[in-house]
Amino acid sequence: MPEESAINIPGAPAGEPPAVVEPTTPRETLPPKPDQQGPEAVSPTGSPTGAPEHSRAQSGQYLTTAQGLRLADTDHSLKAGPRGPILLQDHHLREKITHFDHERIPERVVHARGAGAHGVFRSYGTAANITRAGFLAKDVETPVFVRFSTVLGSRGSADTVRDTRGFSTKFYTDEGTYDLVGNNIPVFFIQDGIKFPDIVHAAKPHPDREIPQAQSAHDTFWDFVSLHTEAQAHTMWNMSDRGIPRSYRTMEGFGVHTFRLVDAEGATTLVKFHWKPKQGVHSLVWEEAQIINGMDPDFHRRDLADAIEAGAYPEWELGIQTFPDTEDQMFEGIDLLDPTKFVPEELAPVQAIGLMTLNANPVNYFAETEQVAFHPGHLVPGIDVTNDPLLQVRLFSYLDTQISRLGGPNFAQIPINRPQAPVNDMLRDGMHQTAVHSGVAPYRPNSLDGGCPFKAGADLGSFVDVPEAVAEAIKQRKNPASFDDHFSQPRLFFRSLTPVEQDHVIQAYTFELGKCYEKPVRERQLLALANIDASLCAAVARGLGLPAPEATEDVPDAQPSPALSQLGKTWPVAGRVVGIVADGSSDLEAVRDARKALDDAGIVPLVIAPAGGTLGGESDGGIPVQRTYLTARSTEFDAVIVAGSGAPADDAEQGLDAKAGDPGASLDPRVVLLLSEAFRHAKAIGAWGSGSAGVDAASIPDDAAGVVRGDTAEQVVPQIQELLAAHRAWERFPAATS
Ligand code: HDD
Repeated sequence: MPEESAINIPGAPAGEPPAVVEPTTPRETLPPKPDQQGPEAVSPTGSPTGAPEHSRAQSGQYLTTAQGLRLADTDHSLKAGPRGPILLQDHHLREKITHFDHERIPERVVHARGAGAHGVFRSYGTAANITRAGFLAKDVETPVFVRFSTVLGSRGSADTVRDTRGFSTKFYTDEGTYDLVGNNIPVFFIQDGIKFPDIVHAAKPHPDREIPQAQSAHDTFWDFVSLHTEAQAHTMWNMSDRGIPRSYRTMEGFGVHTFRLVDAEGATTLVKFHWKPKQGVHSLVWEEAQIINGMDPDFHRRDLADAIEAGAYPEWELGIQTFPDTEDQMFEGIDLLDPTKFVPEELAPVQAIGLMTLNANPVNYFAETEQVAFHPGHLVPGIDVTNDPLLQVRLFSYLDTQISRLGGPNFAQIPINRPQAPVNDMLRDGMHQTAVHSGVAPYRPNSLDGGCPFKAGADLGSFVDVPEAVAEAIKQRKNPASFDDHFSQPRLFFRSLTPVEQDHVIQAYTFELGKCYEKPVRERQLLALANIDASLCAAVARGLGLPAPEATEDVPDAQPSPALSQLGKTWPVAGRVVGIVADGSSDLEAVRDARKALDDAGIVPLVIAPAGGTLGGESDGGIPVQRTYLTARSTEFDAVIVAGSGAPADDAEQGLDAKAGDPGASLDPRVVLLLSEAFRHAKAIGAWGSGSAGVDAASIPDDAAGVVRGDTAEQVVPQIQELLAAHRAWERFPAATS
């Protein structure tokens, strides 16, 4: 034995390697936020995997490779000398770059842009008499993950485009995962899923230049919907305020199709699912939506995440309309299997069955919101499908798409998709298999693995398909005659709206068709409008400078449904945003009072000042500035209060030009824009002190609806809250008075 235990290498540099220098000092890693954890990691086989309970990609203090090798350097490639070529042997370099090269997965073919949140669903138990679904029994709480989305745009497109919104909910129930994959509009463009590629090809950007992005205002969309008039009902909803929601939090959701609930005895009831937001149903106005697309393309995504982070958890009540499961599956003349039709609430009231609260943001966008995989065929005992031909094709499409999008058939093993019920399938192997399945007999029947797993009957909680009789029929490619009426429901929708909302619909059609180059397309769509409503057709034709055609179809009238209008109700004000323009001339005590009063009501007050920092100095009692004249835009606020002169930044800082009752005071052009936009978009505007002069200088009429002036904050703020409850000062829109 040599004396030295270390191997001696001739010519090797002597001494210790240089110490690793870090630009930051090591500290404890941040613990996961308990309310932001993903669903419990349950192994796909139901047995413990040895994986950490909660999915955190990183752990420990030191950087490693994917194999766990600790690294001393990740900033320099291994080179033949400082100026030499890079060596192929650098495994860390190759692993890092290769992984990066494959970081993107295909985006969803539709609904590519979305935002997600975790939450809980608490059942009221009111549906327990018509369904055996365990998660709908009284007081049961079920974890959920929700993904809201636009339909047409790419993953990086803007949020506030005119479009349908997806509203998908994954219920991680004890009996398996149930997905309710709905939209914010209760009707769909097509009656048979075989046409889905057609509507999507028509609505997506033109294949030659790939424009326009995330828009329906182009020739191919209107070409399709005017030729294919069953799409008119959905299109009408898109052209209404529903196409531009104020927030994901203020959208209704709909399961669209008729589903079937099944009770313990096997008795069935047909139902349509509705999500009713506790925050109210509110929309943007078109100009706002367009401005936001430039100012803050992430507006809806940010709004949802901010609200949840602030603890203002959005809530929706889940409700159902119920219909007897008759042989013809018709209700009041409406074919319940036709997904282009909805049932007015006046004919079948929506009965609440539970409450969903979204209370945690995803920890990692890609892992959760991007990789979540919904499927209308993910059912639980007690909920079954119907023969709606759109739903039937969806039952094929979603599983298929996940295989290409998520790279193989094992996507249910991705943490966000893992059921929270025990899984004991006999699916094996495949791309991205992460389970280590033991045993030798993944087949049934077997005698080698103890005969397991065994089948369960309905009494043991298994899903049993409703034994629905299928009429003796001829195999054919055909719709029932009841699917032929394409115009009575868009007419019913249009006629149920208030004049202001109707005017928005007219403007939307005029805008969209005005963006079409092809005159025959515009003319054909006008013909569809003539069959829906002559006044709508005439107004749009006027805007386009085209003659209004005569109706060609004899369309039955239906009773209007006032429930479809978003106006005339009052809603909670919590979660709304109010901008307070303040500067050197402001009475800081009043600004402080206003902020407190708004905050107490759950409203988010944001102080807008000429420059950032603190109003009134850094000392105690200074008021933090959240927006400057440069970063504020009216579209962020539901109401604006002017508590300072709004004078140009330099003057305002010192409180010059800022005396109350001095209407000649000059106004910063950005404050003029803020106020004139807020005014044009019918938002509540309040002012006191020198703020009144600011409002005057912005040429806002004294007696305009929704403009509140007072001497003090106490006089103004409560009235602003009242106006917010109605969402907008609707009287300000010309149609309200015409
Ligand atoms: Fe769909 C996604 C909603 C008809 C095929 N759809 C998708 C999403 C929603 C809807 C909300 C996004 C899910 C998510 O957030 O990941 N789709 C609907 C509704 C429909 C509808 C309410 C009619 C009532 N869809 C429909 C048809 C087909 C598809 C008829 C095919 C024949 N939908 C898909 C898809 C997507 C999808 C291609 C794209 C990404 C995905 O499934 O997971 O399979």
